[in-house]
Amino acid sequence: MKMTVIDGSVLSQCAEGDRNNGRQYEIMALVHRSNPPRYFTEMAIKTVSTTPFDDQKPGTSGLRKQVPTFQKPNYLENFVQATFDSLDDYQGKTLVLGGDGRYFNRPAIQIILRMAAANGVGKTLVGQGGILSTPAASCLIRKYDAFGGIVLSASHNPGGPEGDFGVKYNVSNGGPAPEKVTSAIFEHTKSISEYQITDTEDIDLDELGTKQVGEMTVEVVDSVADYAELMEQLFDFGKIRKLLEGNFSMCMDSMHAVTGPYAKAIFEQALGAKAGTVTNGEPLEDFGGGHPDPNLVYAHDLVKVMFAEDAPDFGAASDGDGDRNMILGNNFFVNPSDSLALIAANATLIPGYKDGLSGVARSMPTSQAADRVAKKLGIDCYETPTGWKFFGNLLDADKITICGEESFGTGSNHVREKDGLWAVLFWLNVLAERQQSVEEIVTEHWKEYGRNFYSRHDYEGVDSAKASELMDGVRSQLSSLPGQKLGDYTVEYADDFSYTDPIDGSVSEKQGIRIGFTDGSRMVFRLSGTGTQGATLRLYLESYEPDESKHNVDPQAALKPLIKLADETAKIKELTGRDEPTVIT
Ligand code: VG1
Ligand code: CO
Repeated sequence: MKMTVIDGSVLSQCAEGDRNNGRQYEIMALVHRSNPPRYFTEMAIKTVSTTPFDDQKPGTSGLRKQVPTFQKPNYLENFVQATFDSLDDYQGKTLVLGGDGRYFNRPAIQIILRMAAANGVGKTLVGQGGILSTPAASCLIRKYDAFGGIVLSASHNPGGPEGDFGVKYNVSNGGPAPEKVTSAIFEHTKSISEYQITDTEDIDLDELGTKQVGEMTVEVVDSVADYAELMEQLFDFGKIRKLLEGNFSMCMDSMHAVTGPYAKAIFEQALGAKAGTVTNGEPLEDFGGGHPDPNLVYAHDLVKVMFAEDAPDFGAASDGDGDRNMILGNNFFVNPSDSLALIAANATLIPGYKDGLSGVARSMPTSQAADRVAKKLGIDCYETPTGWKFFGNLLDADKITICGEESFGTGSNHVREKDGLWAVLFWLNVLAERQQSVEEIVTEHWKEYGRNFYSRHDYEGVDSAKASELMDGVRSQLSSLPGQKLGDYTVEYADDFSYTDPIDGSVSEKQGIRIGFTDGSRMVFRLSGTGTQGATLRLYLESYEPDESKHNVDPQAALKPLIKLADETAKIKELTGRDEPTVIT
């Protein structure tokens, strides 16, 4: 490595070898900016002129666009520079960087490393091969006191050259940036005129160890080790191992996404599950052409296995970036809202939670099953808008220990993201303790608390204008609905959900339209904030049944009157032009 003191007098000496490859201008730029003179280590910072893109507003979880959009010249760079520009006091500190391995992950990482170096980041921890699951990134940020992290993922959206890509910024608590940060980033994207990037070579992302990008140190770290260690601290690995080495059978579908290496290391190596327990365990850039969303439609491979005659005892799947989970028993589906309630109810069986919970939280559209558990435990249950960023303050203030969403997301205060494999381990630990089947555990829960019948209907790829018309149509009825009789139901409240954060007082409005009935039933309408094509309408339906003899009913049948009412209220079929939802959960 060449090291030359830069100031006017030695510039010629330093630039000797660089004159011929056009770097002289950059070096001179560096000289002008360096006061006092600093050391030059074959790095030059380039300032590149750019113009704003008008579509860089982060959604529910970061900026998500189709890959060709991210490949447009300066598109990624603008967003990354806007992110640095909206932060204070990160110079010389540590950044965590990794992604779910989808197409464009590697080139994006090289670009971000060069930009981080040019913007003065001291050190970047990168997952080997550019791989970090979202919860593992959160774990690293916390463990190594990073100022933040950049996670490259479009989560459950398909990948590949024509698929989706995404960039998410996480703050120093390890969680998704709160709205004030994402709004600041968006503001910067609207006025950006230049970005900083070093003129350095790509680094080897596959070989572990310390490297250098300009003046920034890069440490390529094992993607799995720290996360696996954290899991071992929370769960009774001895008991789970005993379960998995016995007659118990399990199938874990990683859907060719990021959890493959994590699941193999944890289940097959650390916990002694049979080889082959983890299926689709090789992360692929296009997820094998699949849609890495662990639900009953897209996780069809697993569903086929778990609903066969000789199905295993336990099945699970996770999404593109490893923060979601689906839990299945032998011929049995665990609704994610029920999973959250069950996790809360059984928490003291788990070593990491044996002292009990400070409180729980769920997103607004998530069923109220968790509320019933909280009530019984005598703890608070908070209702937040959709998206993990709203749980961060509650977790930091220790108002809650466990939280979750209906969209296959559960987590706790161990990191600041939802965590798919954590949920799977939680279930395994409960199964090991209780020595009952998944179905028995869930039906006993319903017996004790009553059953919250719950379903989400997604209408994907709907015309955006029609979707807005639909939402406006429902919104226009809100003031007149309370007190009205709709079919057999009487409306108790109807509003556009607004949330005031109990910790910092920030207000988030228009977080979904909810219509609640006097018997506790609800329907909620929301437009997705993670899609990239057209609009996705989400209809969430819930009713409560205390009577045990009526629990063994298909939720679609139990919710039929509400489904009909939702269509009448919002004219779903007419405006979407669809007879059926794309996905029913
Ligand atoms: C969806 C889910 C939401 C989740 C978000 C990010 O958002 O509904 O609960 O937090 O995805 O999850 P939306 O706006 O499309 O409804 V992930 O695993 O995509 O990071
Ligand atoms: Co995800």
